[in-house]
Amino acid sequence: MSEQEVKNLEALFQARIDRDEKIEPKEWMPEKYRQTHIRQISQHAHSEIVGMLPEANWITRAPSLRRKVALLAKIQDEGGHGLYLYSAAETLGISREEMYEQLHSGKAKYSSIFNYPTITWADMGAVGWLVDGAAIMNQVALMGTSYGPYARAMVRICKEESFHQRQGYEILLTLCNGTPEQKAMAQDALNRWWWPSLMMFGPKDEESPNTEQSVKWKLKRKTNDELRQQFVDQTVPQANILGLTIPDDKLKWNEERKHYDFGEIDWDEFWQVVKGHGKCNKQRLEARKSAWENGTWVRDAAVAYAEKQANKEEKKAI
Ligand code: FAQ
Repeated sequence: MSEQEVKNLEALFQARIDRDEKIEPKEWMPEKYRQTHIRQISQHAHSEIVGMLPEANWITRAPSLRRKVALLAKIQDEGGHGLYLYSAAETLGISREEMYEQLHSGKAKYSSIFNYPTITWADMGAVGWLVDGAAIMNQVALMGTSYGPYARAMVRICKEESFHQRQGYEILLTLCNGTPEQKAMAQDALNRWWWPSLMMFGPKDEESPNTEQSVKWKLKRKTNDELRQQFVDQTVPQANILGLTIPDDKLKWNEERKHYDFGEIDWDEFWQVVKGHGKCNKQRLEARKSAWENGTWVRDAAVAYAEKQANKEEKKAI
C-alpha cells in the first residue's frame, strides 16, 4: 500500500471515530491504534488478576462467613474481568501466552495500586470503596471507548465493580459505627490507601505521553486529571458520611471551580512503584509466575482432552 493510500485510510478511520462508530476486530485500523489498545487492554487485564492477590490474603481471615462469601465472590469476579479483557485483547491479534509472558518478564505494567500490602481487615473496606471506586470512575468512561470488544466488556465489568465498591463501603460503615478501635482501623486504612488511589489515574495530563492520541482515538474518553478530579469530588462526601478524615490538609471545596482542590501527589513514590520498587511488586509477580508454572499440568490436560475430542469427532465423520 502506498503512503498516500495509508493516509486516506487513516483519514476515513478517524472520521468513523469522530462519528462515534465502534471499530470491530476484523476491520482495518492503524497499526498504532492496534498496538496501543493491546497495551492498555492487556495491562488492564493484568491489573485484574494481580488485583486478586491483595484481597486473597483476607479470605481465610474474614471476620464472618457472610464477609468471606462476599469477598470470595468479589475476587472471582476479578478473575472473570481479567478473562473478558484478555479475550478482548486477543481479538487484536496477540495470544494470551504472549500477554502472560509480558507480565511475567516485567515488560507489561499492571496498576501501581496492587503493590501495596493489605495489613488489616479495614483494608478490604478501603480497597472496595477507594480502589474499586477509582476503577469504576475510569471504566464508566471506557464504556464509550471506540473499540467494540473493549467497550462491551466494560458494561458488564462496571455492573460488577459497583457491587464491589458498595461492599467495601459497607465494611467501612460497619467499622466506623463500631468500637473506637474499629473506627481507628478504618481511619488508618484510609490514611494508607487515599494517595495510592489517586495515583491509579496515572501521571498528570501534561506528563502523560499517551493521553493526547488516546483521546483522539476515543480510547480514553476522559483524561487522567479529569477522572482524578471526578473521583475526589465523589469521594469526599462519602468520607464525611463515614466520619473519617481524608489525609490531605490542602483538600478544600473551591466554590469558583465547583470542585475540590487537593494536595500534590508524591509522583516520586508513584514512579518508584511503577518501576518495580513498591512494597509488594516482587511478591505479586512471583505469585503470578508460580500460578502459571503450577498450572502447566492443567493446561496440558485441557489440550490433551480437546485433541482427544477432536479425534473422536473426526472418526465419527469418516
Ligand atoms: N500503574 O500516558 P499514560 C481495577 C503507566 S482495574 C501503573 O497516562 P495511559 C479493578 C502507563 O501504562 C485498574 N502504570 O498512560 C480492581 C504508561 O506506561 P506504558 C486498572 C501506570 O495508558 C479493583 C505510563 O505510565 N485499570 O482496579 C499507571 O494513557 C480492586 C504513562 O501513563 C485500568 O487499567 C498506574 N496507575 O493511561 C481489581 C484501566 N498509570 O504503558 C481488584 C484502563 C499510568 O506506556 C481489586 N487503563 N501508568 O509503558 C487506563 O485507563 C489507562 O491505561 C491509565 C493510564 C489511565 C491507567
